[in-house]
Amino acid sequence: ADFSGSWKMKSSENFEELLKALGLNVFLRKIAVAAASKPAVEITQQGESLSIQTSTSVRTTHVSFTVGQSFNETTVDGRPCTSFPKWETDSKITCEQTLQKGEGPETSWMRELTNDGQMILTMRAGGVVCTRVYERD
Ligand code: RET
Ligand code: NA
Repeated sequence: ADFSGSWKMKSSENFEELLKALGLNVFLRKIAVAAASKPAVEITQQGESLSIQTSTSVRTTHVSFTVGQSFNETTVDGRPCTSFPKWETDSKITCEQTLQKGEGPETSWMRELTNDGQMILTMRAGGVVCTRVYERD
């Protein structure tokens, strides 16, 4: 599957609950939730290699990785982690994260392309699952 493109978010469930599970206080959660309601996502993919830039008014992240190879990124609350992305199906990447320092809930993300051309981003922290649906811009 090819995730390449400019994406905009259509819907989001449980993002604030995810931040709460990560231990963020209500003040920072409100700022993050507001900013994360209008992300711009740019993905370029060549074969197994993806580059994903997620921009918001307060925080922009950029990751580049090859599926099947570990890489460094940060958790959604900004803590450095080592990530291991793998193909779950030919249209779904799942990625387990391991914190580089300290303790925290288990975290992971999953990106899936649907048959109708949407992208579903699922993020987990402990038992909390946040689902965000994107469509091409
Ligand atoms: C942190 C730390 C506390 C302060 C703020 C934050 C903002 C996070 C944001 C995350 C956006 C994530 C997206 C994910 C994918 O769709 C780092 C939690 C302000 C804005 C857009
Ligand atoms: Na983990």
